[in-house]
Amino acid sequence: TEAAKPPITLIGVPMEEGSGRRGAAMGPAALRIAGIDTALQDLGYAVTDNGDIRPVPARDLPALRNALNLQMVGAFVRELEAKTYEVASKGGLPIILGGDHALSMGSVAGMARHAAEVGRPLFVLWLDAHADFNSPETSPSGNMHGMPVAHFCGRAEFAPIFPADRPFVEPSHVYQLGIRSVDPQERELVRDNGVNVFDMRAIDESGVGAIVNRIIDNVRAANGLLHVSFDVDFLDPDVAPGVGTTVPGGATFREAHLIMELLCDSGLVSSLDLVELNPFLDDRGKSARVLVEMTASLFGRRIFDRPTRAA
Ligand code: 5AB
Ligand code: MN
Ligand code: MN
Ligand code: MN
Repeated sequence: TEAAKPPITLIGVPMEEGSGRRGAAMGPAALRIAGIDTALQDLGYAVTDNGDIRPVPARDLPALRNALNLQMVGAFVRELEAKTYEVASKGGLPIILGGDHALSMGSVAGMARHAAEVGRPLFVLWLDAHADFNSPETSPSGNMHGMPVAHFCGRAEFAPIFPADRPFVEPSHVYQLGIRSVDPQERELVRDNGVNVFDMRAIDESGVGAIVNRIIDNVRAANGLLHVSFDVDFLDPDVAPGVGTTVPGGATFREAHLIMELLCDSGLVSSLDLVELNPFLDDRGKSARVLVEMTASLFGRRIFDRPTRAA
C-alpha cells in the first residue's frame, strides 16, 4: 500500500554567508535547473515553489568575530524557521534548497516548534562528513555552517536569534551518519552531549542498511517526526564534487541511494534540507543532478518495485 503524499513546498535559501566562501547562494537555482520540482511532480506530489527567501540583515544581532556574518545568517534562518513551521503546521512537507548548512538552525528550529505543537518528538538524521557541533567558542574558522547542530540542540551561545521559549532538539535524537572530519573540541562535545554518531568506519563495518533500519526503528517506536539534513559532502567527492568542504572517503552513490529508499519505505520523513551545494565548484551540474536523484528516491522513485512478500 502506498502512503499518502503530503503536498511539498520548496523553500530556496540562497545563503553562503555561513560558509566562508562564495558559491552556495547559487545552490537553489542549480537544484531548480536540475529539475527538482518535476522529479517530485512525476512521482505524484503536488509541489509549490515558495521561491527564495530574501533576507533583511538582522541589525539587532551583534557582529561577532567568531560567528561570522551573524546578522545575515540570523536574517535567513529567522525567515526560514517561520516558513518551515508554517508549511509543516499546514500539513505540508518542506524541502529546503540551500544554501550553506547554517540554514539548518532555521529549518530544524521550525520543525521542532511544529513537533512540540503536535506532541511528537523531533529526530534529525544528519548526513554529513562533519559533525557541525562547533560553537563560537570552539570553532576554528568562525564559520556558522559548522555550528547548526550545537545551535538547534541549545548548546551554542549566540546572540538571541530566536525567542527564548522555542524548543530545542534533544541531542540523543540526533543521528549523524558519514562523519569523517571533526575538530578536537567538537569531538568531546558530540560525545558529552550524547549525539549518536555513525562514522565511516561504522558504515564500513555494519553497512548503511543495518544502521538506518535501527534509526528508523527508534524513530517509529517514539512516534517521532524525522528531519533529514543532507550535506553534499556526505557523498564522496568523486560522486559530488560541487561542495566547498570536500573530504575524501565519503558515501558512495549506492550507499546514499539505499538510505533514501529505506527512509522512503519508513514513511517517517517530515522535512528535508539539501545543503552546501556549490555550483561554482561543480562539474557540469553533476552534484545538483545527484541531489535531485537522491530526493526522487527519498520520495518514491524506484528502478524496480519490490514484490510484497507475505510475512
Ligand atoms: B559543513 C569545520 N569543522 O567548523 C568548521 O560543511 C568545518 O556544513 C565545518 O559540514 C564544515 O569550520 C561545515 C572545520
Ligand atoms: Mn554540514
Ligand atoms: Mn559537511
Ligand atoms: Mn561544507
